[in-house]
Amino acid sequence: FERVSWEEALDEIGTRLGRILDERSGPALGWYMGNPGAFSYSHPLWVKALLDAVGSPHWYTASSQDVSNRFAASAFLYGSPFLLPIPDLARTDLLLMVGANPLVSHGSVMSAPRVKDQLHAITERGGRVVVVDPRRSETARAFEHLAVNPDSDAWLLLSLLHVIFAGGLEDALAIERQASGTEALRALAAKHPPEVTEERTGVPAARVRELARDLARAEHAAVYGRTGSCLGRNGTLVSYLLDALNVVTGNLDREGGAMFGNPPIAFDKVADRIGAGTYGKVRSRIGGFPEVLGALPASLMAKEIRAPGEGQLRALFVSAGNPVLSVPNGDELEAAMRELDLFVSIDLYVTETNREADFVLPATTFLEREDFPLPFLPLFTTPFVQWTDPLVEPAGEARQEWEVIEQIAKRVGVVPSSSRLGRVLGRIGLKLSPQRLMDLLLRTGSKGDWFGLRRGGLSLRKLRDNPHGVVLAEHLEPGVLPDKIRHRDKRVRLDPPEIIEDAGRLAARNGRDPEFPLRLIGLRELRSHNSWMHNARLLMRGGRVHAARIHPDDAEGHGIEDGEPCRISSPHGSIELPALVTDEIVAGTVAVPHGWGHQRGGWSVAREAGGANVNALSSSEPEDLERLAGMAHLNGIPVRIELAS
Ligand SMILES: Nc1nc2c(c(=O)[nH]1)N[C@H]1C(S)=C(S)[C@@H](COP(=O)(O)OP(=O)(O)OC[C@H]3O[C@@H](n4cnc5c(=O)[nH]c(N)nc54)[C@H](O)[C@@H]3O)O[C@H]1N2
Ligand SMILES: Nc1nc2c(c(=O)[nH]1)N[C@H]1C(S)=C(S)[C@@H](COP(=O)(O)OP(=O)(O)OC[C@H]3O[C@@H](n4cnc5c(=O)[nH]c(N)nc54)[C@H](O)[C@@H]3O)O[C@H]1N2
Ligand SMILES: [Mo]
Repeated sequence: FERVSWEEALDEIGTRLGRILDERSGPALGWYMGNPGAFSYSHPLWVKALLDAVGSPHWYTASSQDVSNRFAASAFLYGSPFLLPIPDLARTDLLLMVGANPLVSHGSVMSAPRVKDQLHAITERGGRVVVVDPRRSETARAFEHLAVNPDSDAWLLLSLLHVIFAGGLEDALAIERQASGTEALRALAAKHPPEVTEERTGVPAARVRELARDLARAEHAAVYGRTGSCLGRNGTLVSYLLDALNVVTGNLDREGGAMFGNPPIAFDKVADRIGAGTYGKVRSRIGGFPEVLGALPASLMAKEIRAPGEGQLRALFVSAGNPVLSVPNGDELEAAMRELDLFVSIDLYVTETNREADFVLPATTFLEREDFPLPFLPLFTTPFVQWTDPLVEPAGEARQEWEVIEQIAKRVGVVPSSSRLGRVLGRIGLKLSPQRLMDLLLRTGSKGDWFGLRRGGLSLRKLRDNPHGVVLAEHLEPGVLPDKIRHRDKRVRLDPPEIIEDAGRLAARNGRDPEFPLRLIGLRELRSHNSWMHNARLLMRGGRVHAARIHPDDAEGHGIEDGEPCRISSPHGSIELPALVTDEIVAGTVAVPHGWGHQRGGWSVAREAGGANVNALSSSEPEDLERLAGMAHLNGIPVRIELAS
């Protein structure tokens, strides 16, 4: 790389992008925004506005490797992809956690400070926390562990429902009041007694029966799932079943159960107004997958770049992401990105992804910019709002993404603001900055000051006067669902045909493949943050290595000893890693963290740490993506292991 000035970089990017947009028929500009983008309120708003302004559907995010099917399930259940139930940690007696490890992850799609303390508080007041996971994770170790085979949650949840319905343990009143289409769910559950699903899940039928009864009888129970529930073959179905369990046990939208935030800015309503709260409004050019909140499957980016024709992706921006490591088949993506007409990155580092970009633009970190937890407002288990000003000056020449986007947009002659609000402000000569937008939304929101009409109401100024944030209520509010559901009858829809159909295909799903008899899953480590903390020397102390967790029985069966190098192969690729033999995972499972494999990045410490890209084992083929949300299949991949010579 050669150092240039911002002006030079922006001018050349503008010129080249302008030419590409002129020459190409159809939308040629695409953007991949990675995980840290979601933790900067202005970043996604401005990216999406730019893509909308040029009329491009090529919007890709980490969500299709994370949470898109959770949104899709909500679109089916509630008519709104934004309605995400969160467990009422403060008041629940029984928390069932499926595929989540908050002691390491600190909680996801649930914002709960000191989550570890909050979980311990449940058991301290006599309640229970049950963790469904193929690995005796840090959270499972601290509470009750229900070991399950990888990617078998759909069967487990169906069996729980089976026991509840068969025993007449359902909360008939709650169902009557809240739901529609219960018969379809009942019929589905009827086909899955725990004695039949035991073989798939590895959970003894007696334990399933006991847990189902406990769930039904608990005064306040909440069922919650996270990445482990989303990255299998049927993630939308699994998310739907998690919520269905909450409904059927009478715990949805009720104190101590799975509740919905009622934030001071109704993000769902704002998104609806600007046309962003969508599911399936457009479909991907390759594979015909539905968009989820406007985003298409990132697994398909390589093919979208390569497949000629109208709408071919020719100019790609990547911000706050490292898709060469985080998306299936990074080799394919890396090669495709080299063929782009323009490839721009906004990042803090030179990574495995942007090392061949035409430009790497330096971004501010979270300490160098203002922020506001806009998308997380409905996810706080204690209703809360906070504005943070930058703590330190940007290092070097770092800039915020939204400012960079404005500069580029100006050079190609578009206004990155498709929102009506933006246009109205423009007309009266006010420039819509993210800050001004938040102030407006806050002041006109349900707790706003209405520009002085409501005394003590919220405004940006008020938040600035309270730098530690404002707690809005002690607890989440029950009974907010009817106002938020978009279905006309205001009921939770338990019979969406797409999901019922998907469940119908469960029986046809393959069992063990003799050629690839083991199942690969992921895990998160406390001192890693996806791919980008491996360059921090402090976090890498103690000789950390990337390793594959295998069960002692599997190790013995393959003649592999702890620490020995082994080769892990799937139908899609193979990697080599040292074995870490541990009985914390169920036999037949291999667990490998993602975000490693830094031999080719520009970072010095991370490069030494090395490791392997586990996503060389996952597939970017359309037929391997989850049908209803286009999610990558990252947990439960069939693999085999052998001693590497
Ligand atoms: N320290 C740290 N914190 C993080 C991150 C990080 O990289 N490091 N990443 C952040 C991000 S981007 C996210 S999305 C969140 C994720 O938040 P979580 O989902 O809570 O985090 P994970 O630790 O990945 O927990 C997923 C669990 O699912 C289990 N699992 C795997 N396959 C299956 C399965 O088929 N069924 C079931 N039931 N369980 C399964 C895994 O063993 C693992 O324990 O964490 C965030 N927090
Ligand atoms: N096999 C497997 N694969 C997975 C997962 C899994 O569980 N298993 N998890 C998936 C999940 S949940 C996620 S979220 C993805 C994460 O994958 P990605 O979002 O694609 O990548 P990250 O590793 O989070 O990389 C973030 C990049 O952003 C940069 N960065 C940090 N802060 C900023 C900022 O403020 N601005 C800018 N412009 N750049 C910044 C960092 O330097 C880093 O290069 O991985 C997914 N991939
Ligand atoms: Mo994530």
